[in-house]
Amino acid sequence: MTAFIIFICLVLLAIVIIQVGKVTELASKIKGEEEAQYQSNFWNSNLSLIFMVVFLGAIFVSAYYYKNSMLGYGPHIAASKHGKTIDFLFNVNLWFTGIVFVLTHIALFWFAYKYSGKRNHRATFISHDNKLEIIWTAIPAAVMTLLVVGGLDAWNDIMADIKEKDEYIEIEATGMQFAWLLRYPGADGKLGTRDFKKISSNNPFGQDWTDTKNLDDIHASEIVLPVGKKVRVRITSRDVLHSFFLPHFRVKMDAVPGMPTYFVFTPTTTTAEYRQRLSRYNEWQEPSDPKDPESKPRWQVFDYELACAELCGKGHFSMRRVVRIVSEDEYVQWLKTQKSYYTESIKGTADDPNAGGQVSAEELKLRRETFLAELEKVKTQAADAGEKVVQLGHIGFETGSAKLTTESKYQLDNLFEYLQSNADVKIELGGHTDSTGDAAANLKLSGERAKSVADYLISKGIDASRVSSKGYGSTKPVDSADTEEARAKNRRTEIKFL
Ligand SMILES: [Cu+2]
Repeated sequence: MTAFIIFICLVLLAIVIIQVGKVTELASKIKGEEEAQYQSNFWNSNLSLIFMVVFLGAIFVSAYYYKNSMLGYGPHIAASKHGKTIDFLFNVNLWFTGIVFVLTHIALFWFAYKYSGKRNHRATFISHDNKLEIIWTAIPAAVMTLLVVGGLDAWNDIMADIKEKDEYIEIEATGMQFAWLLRYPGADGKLGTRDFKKISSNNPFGQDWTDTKNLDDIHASEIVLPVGKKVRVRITSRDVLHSFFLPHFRVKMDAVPGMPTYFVFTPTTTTAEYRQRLSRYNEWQEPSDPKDPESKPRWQVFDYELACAELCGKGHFSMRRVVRIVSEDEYVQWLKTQKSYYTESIKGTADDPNAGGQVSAEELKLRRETFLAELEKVKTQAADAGEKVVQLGHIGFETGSAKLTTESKYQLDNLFEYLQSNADVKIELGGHTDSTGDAAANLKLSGERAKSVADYLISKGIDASRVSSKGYGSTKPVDSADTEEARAKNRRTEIKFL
């Protein structure tokens, strides 16, 4: 109904305008065409002058009125290192273009007023003016060169990637319709590899779970960063163009499907400091919920945000994420509360290609520490406390063969490291089997297996005189019970200090 009424109104308005036009035409015919033209010129030139005053006045009044809401002014000075350069450049450009804007608009409307058609006035004919043309070409050219060169210099600085010696945190943001997916590298500080073909509902980044760098990666629901630390954001997209936009940090970079981009920046103001800054301005004292005058003032609920700056579809608005800048301590605390996505959602499920026992970097670290501590303890134990033996609990062989499994290398590398830093240590590697099957074959296999461990160490550079190997077959069981558990215990590889 409302639409219908509006339609009727528009039709009536059109009829009114046509009728007014007809009346004016008729009036001019009565008064004479020329007289009517002069009168119209008079009104138009005067009105354009009034328009100029109102228009320029409104620009300055609105700029002043909104000064504390615009990025770069009032409380909104940049919260990042490079942001200050951008704001400075922006202001330099604003001054130059602002002065030109005001002058040209005054000239435009003043000329329209001053030289409007009047009775007995004739225009002077000027074909061209060399001096004038040189001036209006040279001055803008010089100013433009200055601005562009200055801007290019800043651009190269701001867009530079991490340098080799830099200390930084790398995180990843992937745009999708309609959310930002965020990834942190976990304890190893490295983001694992991805493959778009592996993307599924429970693998949103398409992480490759056979890459150990992926096992400790964290999927975060907000961006939390320590103040004063360099951050490199890897930016990618899963579907259409998005744009990674952190307005308060003057960070903006397109997320392009199939073409990873990045941005390096250093936050300089924590969320708490920014709120304090806002609290000094009247606009930010208003209640945060306009319907509830008792709600907290706006400055108290302020948060930095990550937005999408590319109109990427109908859910574009929902790509907002909160960004928190905190102290180094708070950052470490927050990181501790975050769980690796692999451990939480993939490990042990049907999607886990490591069901065979691939281990996370954290677990490897723990195993290494335990193993080295045990070696040290056994090495230094009293001479009368029995044989100095340590089991290699985390190595394995392929069935019926002396070929080491790939996972064995972690513990063997720890052993190698130990032998390297303890040059006085000589060891014997002993292979043991359970008592099932042919005893002679067991003896042979256990010898080969012990030898392949010794060979691994020698191939890495340990002197062959320090590492010997021996197969014991089933002659030295540690558990004589007739259970699978006992048999598993007996199948082992041991290190004996000599
Ligand atoms: Cu988007």
